Amino acid sequence: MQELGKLEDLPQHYRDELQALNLVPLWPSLRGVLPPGVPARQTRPTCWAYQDIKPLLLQAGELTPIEKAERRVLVLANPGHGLEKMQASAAIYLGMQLLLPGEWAPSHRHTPNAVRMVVEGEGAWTTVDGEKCPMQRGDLILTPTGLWHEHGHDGTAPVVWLDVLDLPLVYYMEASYHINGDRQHTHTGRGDRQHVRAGVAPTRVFERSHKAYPVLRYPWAETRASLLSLAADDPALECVQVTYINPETGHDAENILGFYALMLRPGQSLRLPARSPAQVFHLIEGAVQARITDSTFRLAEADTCCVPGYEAVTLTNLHAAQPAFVFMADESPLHRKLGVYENRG
Ligand code: GTQ
Repeated sequence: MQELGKLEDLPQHYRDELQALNLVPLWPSLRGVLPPGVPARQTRPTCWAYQDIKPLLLQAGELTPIEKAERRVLVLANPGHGLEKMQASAAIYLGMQLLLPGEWAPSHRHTPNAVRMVVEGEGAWTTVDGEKCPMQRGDLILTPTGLWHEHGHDGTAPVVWLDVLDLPLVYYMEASYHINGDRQHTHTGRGDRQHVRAGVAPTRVFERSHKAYPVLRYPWAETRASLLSLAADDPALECVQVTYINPETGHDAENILGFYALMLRPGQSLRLPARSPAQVFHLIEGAVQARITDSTFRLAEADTCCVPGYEAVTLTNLHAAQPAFVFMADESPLHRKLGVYENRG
């Protein structure tokens, strides 16, 4: 490949003149922004063990009252991006949030989309747009862009969940902001009760649903049962995976990030092809190894890892007799919308 001219090849007076006029020569940086064949990725394969996070999160519970935190979160930051950037990948933010019994994380809304994956504890709830969603282990709860949300806890033991947001992207777009609000009035009616199973959705004879997000809570019991049913229906099916969708549109549950649940059969090894979006794996149940070209992670329950895009990932269920269940998040809705999605096999 042709070697391109360097900045140092240019006379200093010329460089100074350009700089004074806010001008930059492209050619010294051309290969940097358009590298050959594969993008440069700052996202480093990184794993966070829940056994490391939990004691530090509980300490945060003692050190910082909820009033001083609003959201008591330890961010799972990718060192490849610099920890201060608080991003797991180009578009994905991950955080572990702690709420103690009796605490309340006040209502706010913001432009980034969020979801919660409940890791442990009973008795907490998130109210989204007036809908009070109970939080049980493995449940996925959406707080899509612009919707009011607050978290509360009527139980007796700490509750922890994983937050997944598209904050890095929305911040990069200079479109990230929040508005604080008052405690929400809750209403009856819950999307997770209206859209339960069998591929049916409520018939809107009298008025169309005005809700862009008809389902805000995806109970783990239902998702787990779907995976077991999918696996039993087709014993030859290799990728036993479901996508969290908006049941009234059939599209991804949120606009920017995609969310999935995957079951690995006992002892199964599954190679996921190299695709352009970065991915996150969070183990709900079992023991799983995640391997990419230069890294191998062993995930115990509640552990989380992220891998950059353009990497094939091989997931292996380390148990020979029980299935494993993995929650996944990726950037594919974003990549597809932007027309840069690739599957390289
Ligand atoms: O619970 O609303 O991890 O606003 C980061 C920002 C959680 C939340 C985060 C947030 C929240």
